[in-house]
Amino acid sequence: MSTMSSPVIALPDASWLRDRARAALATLGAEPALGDPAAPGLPASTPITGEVLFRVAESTPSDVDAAVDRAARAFTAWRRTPAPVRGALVGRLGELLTEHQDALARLVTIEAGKIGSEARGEVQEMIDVCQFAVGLSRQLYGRTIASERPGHRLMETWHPLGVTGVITAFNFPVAVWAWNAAVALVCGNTVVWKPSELTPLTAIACQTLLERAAADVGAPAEVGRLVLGGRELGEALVDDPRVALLSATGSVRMGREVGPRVARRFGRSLLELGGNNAAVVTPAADLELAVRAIVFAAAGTAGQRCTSLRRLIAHRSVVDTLVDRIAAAYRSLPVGDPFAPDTLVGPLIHETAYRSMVGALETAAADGGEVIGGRRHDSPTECFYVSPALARMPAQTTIVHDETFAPVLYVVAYDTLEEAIELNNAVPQGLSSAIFTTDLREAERFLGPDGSDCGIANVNIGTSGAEIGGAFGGEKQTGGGRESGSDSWKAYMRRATNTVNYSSELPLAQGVQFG
Ligand code: UN1
Repeated sequence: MSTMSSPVIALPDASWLRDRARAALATLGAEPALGDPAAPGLPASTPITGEVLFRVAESTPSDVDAAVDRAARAFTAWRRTPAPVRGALVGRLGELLTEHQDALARLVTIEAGKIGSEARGEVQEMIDVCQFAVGLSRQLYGRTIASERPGHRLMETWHPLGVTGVITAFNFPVAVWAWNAAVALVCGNTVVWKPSELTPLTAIACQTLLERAAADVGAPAEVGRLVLGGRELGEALVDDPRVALLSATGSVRMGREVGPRVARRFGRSLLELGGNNAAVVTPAADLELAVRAIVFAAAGTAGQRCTSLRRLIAHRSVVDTLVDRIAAAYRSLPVGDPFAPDTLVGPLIHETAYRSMVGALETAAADGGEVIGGRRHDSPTECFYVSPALARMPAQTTIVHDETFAPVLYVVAYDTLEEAIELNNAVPQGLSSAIFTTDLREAERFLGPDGSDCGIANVNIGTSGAEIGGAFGGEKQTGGGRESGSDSWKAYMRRATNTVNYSSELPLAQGVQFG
């Protein structure tokens, strides 16, 4: 892997980015105090140039306490508000997001470095989940169960849980909040959000729109609160007994701390942690389709999705062709300014991400891997633009078991489908997986009980880019949580089992006689 060997890439300057950020915030109606980069406060920076654009007010742990207090008070009324009325708030939020999709997407590009289409797609994901949640607000169904006793009705009812703490990561700075907030709010919970400290402006924008939606429908603004800052704010949420559910997206290391700490106070947690996602390509695959899917999944978002493709498990008969085609596609991928219309690969989030990519590729080479691509592009400021890398490995060595949050795709060859599935499942994480095949038997085997052990298993689709309608999350070290669609809402509510005796007798269950 060589450094700084490619031509200097053209980037916008910080003042242009500042103007765009200011304009986007103004369009949305957000008016935060945007301090000078040299002033104190939380830095609002951009990976596009690696510079601090502004400083914004940083919250303290006592602000978290106040935010939870307000959210807890708001909960007492919000839980009594009929669910379809709660749905109206989320419906209005969805309308405002639609109206301001471009402005919000521009902020996502500035803070997370996503290309325009992916940034808009992320906002679309918010709009989609709002629509889903509006429908859900009329479908929070419980069951009625046949009672063994005459004159008795046995049923389950679902009730709001309380304050939901939401901790999100830089790479989906707005969509993951929306997955949680939209569903939590229709379920009757209130929300306190701590976004990544790397993306405060997008969070301020979302909070502004939520408060506008609340004002428009006559809901209390306190149903959604925002705190901005780092780790100690997250810890305050984790340890606060008033936070009934803590939904956290981030690394396995973070989850290892959050899970037990929340459990110690008997709180609930919903964890969406690391992935180490693989695609199996069999001899029966449509290779053309597979290559397109693999390139988007591995190189899209500069490999910075939790669902990004990190491992390619290719049948020995197709591995050479695949590597050649992917390498060729990688060579032609435009890397650079995410605002430039042709760019497909934007910047890495920061230097640490770049260093971990360099380290992973060095280890892969030391393990006998052949590294193709992965060079850093020369840029005028301290930012990190890389070409995606392939690493052909002799086996799934230790480094392949780690998640490196950068565009590194390890390639291993297999001989039997059995072996491919074993390789797929051999890592500690269990988020997403895919098989490329036109053979029904292979596909069904991969989706079956002894197939992929991941929360997401796809056929002829990459590992990333899930729709909001399905439940999103994964097994093993990915944390086991499910967010967004399907019946994920159940994690945000408490279930009560109710037995109603409408007879004038008192029969005991299990035929017990007592006096
Ligand atoms: C994440 O990277 O944390 O499936 C979420 C996807 C997106 C969500 C990714 N819908 O890639």
